[in-house]
Amino acid sequence: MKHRAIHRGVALITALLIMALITTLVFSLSWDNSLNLRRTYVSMYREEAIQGAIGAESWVLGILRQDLEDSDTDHLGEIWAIDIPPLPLEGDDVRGEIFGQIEDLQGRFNINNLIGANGEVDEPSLQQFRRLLRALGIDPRFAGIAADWLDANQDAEFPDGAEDPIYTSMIPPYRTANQFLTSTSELAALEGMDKATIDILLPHITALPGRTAINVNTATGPVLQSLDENLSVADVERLLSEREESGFVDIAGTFSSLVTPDVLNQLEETTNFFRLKVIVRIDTVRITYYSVLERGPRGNVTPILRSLGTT
Ligand SMILES: [Ca+2]
Ligand SMILES: [Ca+2]
Repeated sequence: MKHRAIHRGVALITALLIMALITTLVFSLSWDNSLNLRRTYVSMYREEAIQGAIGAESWVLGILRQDLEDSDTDHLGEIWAIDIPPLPLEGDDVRGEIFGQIEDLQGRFNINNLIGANGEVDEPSLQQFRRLLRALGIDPRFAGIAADWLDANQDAEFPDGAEDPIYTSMIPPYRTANQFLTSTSELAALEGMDKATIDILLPHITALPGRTAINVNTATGPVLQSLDENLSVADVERLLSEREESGFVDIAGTFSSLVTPDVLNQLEETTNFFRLKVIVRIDTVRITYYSVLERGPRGNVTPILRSLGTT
């Protein structure tokens, strides 16, 4: 009698254990299923978001082409300079949006101007970069360090330079690029550079293929101030209010008394390089798509560098 009761007890416990096991199994199967489903949706939405961004890009190529037909100069009052407002994207039960902006990259300092055709440092551009760093409240010694990063040789600039012997002794060790940059984010690798400093610098610099002029109609305040060492913050404010949104009426007239003749030769009121930034959100998926666009003299616009960000 006692034996049978124990036997029944064991059978009950076994049954309960099996039940628990099945429940766990079923739960884990359905969890895996919903996770797989979610993964599929996320990768599908991401793909659709990228397609949406590429669609926006081809629309923008048309805007920039048309702009060249309609105007002889480029300034912040033109259609391309207006932010693309959020456009809703609607599916069966999924919602999203797409928005963005086009920016004139020649309103920034082109870091590749630091180097001449034979890989040597371009002294006037180095001086200008020092002035830009000062205008931004950044240690100007980064100009020499950046020049060494790009120039073809291994001779450190004096007094502020850094070549391979500095970088190869770091942990982990690395080497200087010794060539043109394709991305300004590479400057984060400079000796002594930190996140806070690079964040201040990035909105005012660009890395364009070869030497480029500055479009004073779109240049940022600090970039205008970098044009001459005698320009004050008040001068820059006056220049910004003179150009307003439609640009300077007479660049030579305005700048000839403010900058040296060499710098005056580097100033333009037109632009060949733009950057499109598109943000696409579908459900919980969000992508940021960047495309550097080069506009040729006959209005042909070509994407030359595309990248995806996360912010
Ligand atoms: Ca224009
Ligand atoms: Ca070098």
